[in-house]
Amino acid sequence: MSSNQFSPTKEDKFAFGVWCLQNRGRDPFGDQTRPELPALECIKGLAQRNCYGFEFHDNDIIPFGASTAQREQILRDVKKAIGDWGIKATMATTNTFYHPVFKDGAFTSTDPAVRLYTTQKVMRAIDVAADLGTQLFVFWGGREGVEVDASKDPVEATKWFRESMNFLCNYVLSQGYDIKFSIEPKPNEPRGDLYLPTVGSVLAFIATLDHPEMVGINPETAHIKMAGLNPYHEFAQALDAGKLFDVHLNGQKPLRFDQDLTYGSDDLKEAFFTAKLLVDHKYPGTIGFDAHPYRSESDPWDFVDRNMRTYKIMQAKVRQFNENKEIQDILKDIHGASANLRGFTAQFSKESAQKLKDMTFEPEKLATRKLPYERLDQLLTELLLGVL
Ligand code: GCO
Ligand code: MN
Repeated sequence: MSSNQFSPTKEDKFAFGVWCLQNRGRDPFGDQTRPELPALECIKGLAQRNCYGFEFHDNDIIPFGASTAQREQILRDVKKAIGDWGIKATMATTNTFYHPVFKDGAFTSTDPAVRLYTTQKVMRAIDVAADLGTQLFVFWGGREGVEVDASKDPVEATKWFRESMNFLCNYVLSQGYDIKFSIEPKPNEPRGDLYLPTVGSVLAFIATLDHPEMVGINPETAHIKMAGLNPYHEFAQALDAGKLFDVHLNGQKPLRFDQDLTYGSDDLKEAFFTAKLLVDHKYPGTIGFDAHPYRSESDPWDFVDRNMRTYKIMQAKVRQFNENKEIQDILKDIHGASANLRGFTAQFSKESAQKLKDMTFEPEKLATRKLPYERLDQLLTELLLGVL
């Protein structure tokens, strides 16, 4: 493997949040450790590294409270940057969490004025997205939750959330925008408990919307591991439902505060399987990274480079896994069991139900089947360690 084969190209469809690069290294116990980069500098740096796209919140590029004239000038500059530097605005979203007005929720605030203000802010952000040619619009409900369960009924809060989403779907349709929505689940942080904490919750919620076909899921590795769940399985469930509209890859130690580590930096096997899912199922969307450089970094560029490089190395490891004879022989053997019975329940008929009732099985014999999983996992370990 030559080192150059891991250099990013536009075809890789990598994207980073502008906010990831703008991160100043602040945490609840310490002040910033590096300056905030202007959005245009972030976008230019990404383009220079062959990144396909950038993702942004409205306020990553347009300051909160900017005048119409300011906003228009900024949009002209960003459009020029997109054209000059050959990069796309692949995903847009709204900051509905930073300003104190959102302290007890945005779409799920108990105050209808805050809910409407949020909806208005989102409509304006959608207009910006449409103007920049962005086709995917994300909702991360950072303040949609509670610390005090006595304060609101989660059924009522879900109803407010649904009403806003329905209104906004209809807004996009009425404007004729080519935009789809994607909801990003997270179990907690900054709220004690966030609504729509997992992929499964978002899937169930989408099914209750007026335009479920317009809305998908943007799962994030870190959010899934914060809930102690398996990112490979969670991403897979969204994909199986046809709802994996985009992804946020990163790293995270399970059951802790939101660490937003670099992809692959904490758990190589998990990073491998997430890449394997996307490769095996020919995921067509962008590969979005949503993480922060370590607080000790003085600029974001080593961080940007290594996320993309690790992902490309993982893609190569996935190909190696899919071509390795011993691994594939084991898999063929495992999946070749009782081949004559495959697909039996794929279609129901009264006859097939009767036939199944009458079948004879030998559970004791079936239980003696050999499953060489120690060997299989060791082969993967050796592949990842570079000795296979
Ligand atoms: C987080 C989230 C956010 C969202 C972003 C897009 O920090 O928990 O990952 O970064 O992805 O706000 O809506
Ligand atoms: Mn994210």
